[in-house]
Amino acid sequence: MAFETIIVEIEDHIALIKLNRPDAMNALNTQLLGELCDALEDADGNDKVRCIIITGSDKAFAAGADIKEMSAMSYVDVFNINLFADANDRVSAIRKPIIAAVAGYALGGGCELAMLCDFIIAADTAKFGQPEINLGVIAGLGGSQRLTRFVGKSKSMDMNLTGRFMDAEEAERAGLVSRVVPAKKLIEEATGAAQKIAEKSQITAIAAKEVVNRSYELPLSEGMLFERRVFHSMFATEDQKEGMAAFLEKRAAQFRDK
Ligand code: CO8
Repeated sequence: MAFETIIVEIEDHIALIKLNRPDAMNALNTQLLGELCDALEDADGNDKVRCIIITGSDKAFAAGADIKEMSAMSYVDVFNINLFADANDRVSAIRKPIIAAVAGYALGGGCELAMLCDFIIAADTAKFGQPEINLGVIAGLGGSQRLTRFVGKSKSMDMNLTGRFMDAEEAERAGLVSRVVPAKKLIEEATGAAQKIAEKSQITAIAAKEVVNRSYELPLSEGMLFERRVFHSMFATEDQKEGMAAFLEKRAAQFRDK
């Protein structure tokens, strides 16, 4: 599929999706969001892909929703197109693990897109923020909901109310990102993590993603029940037999996604 606002490379079971609107700091316009969702769905359905990475440029992962595109819209316009609901639903429905590799600005919708991924690896240049308040709007793709779950109410309020940016070190301390690496090592580190995931049984990786994500939706007792049921179901797979046998035989497991 030909894309104009993203670049997709598939190599060694990893789909690397690069947001590519350099003149607009990778602002997320309708075309980019549509192409990104199409590319994610292609990767999800492609047997060769076992893990996905979304990244941007050195300067910006994405500086938010496209302000030029939104500026003239009325309430009725955004209500009728249900602005950003489609992107939220389509990215959330991807079953394969997605890593956000963030350098530079991840602001507004950019920060929200990173949080929609399964985990975030940040370059030491990364800056996260929900500055929508400066534009007379509020977050619209999870900046008030997911961010609060990640970093707690106080820091989320601070970000959403003052519009200040959080650097990579603070983001790691607050639990927004899983690791911080030197900018020049970002893709290498993200690819290394993706490679590790790609080596696992894909059934198990998808199950692990599913159960962690349910923790955001369910009370603890229901979440524990769901986890236990999925854990039990793993014993129906050949990969569970192989994984445990390989451990006991002191050899590397040869998973077959069965
Ligand atoms: N939309 C459109 N264009 C943008 C955006 C944006 N969000 N951000 C930057 N650009 C453009 C600039 O207009 C400029 O274009 P031009 O050269 O044609 O004037 C170009 O990118 C370079 O930007 P700057 O000259 O401003 O570069 P600086 O290095 O001086 O500043 C910043 C970089 C700090 C990133 C600055 O550009 C900035 O503050 N950008 C806006 C950040 C922002 O407010 N983001 C929130 C947007 S609202 C939003 O995201 C709502 C979320 C709802 C859900 C979204 C789902 C996708």
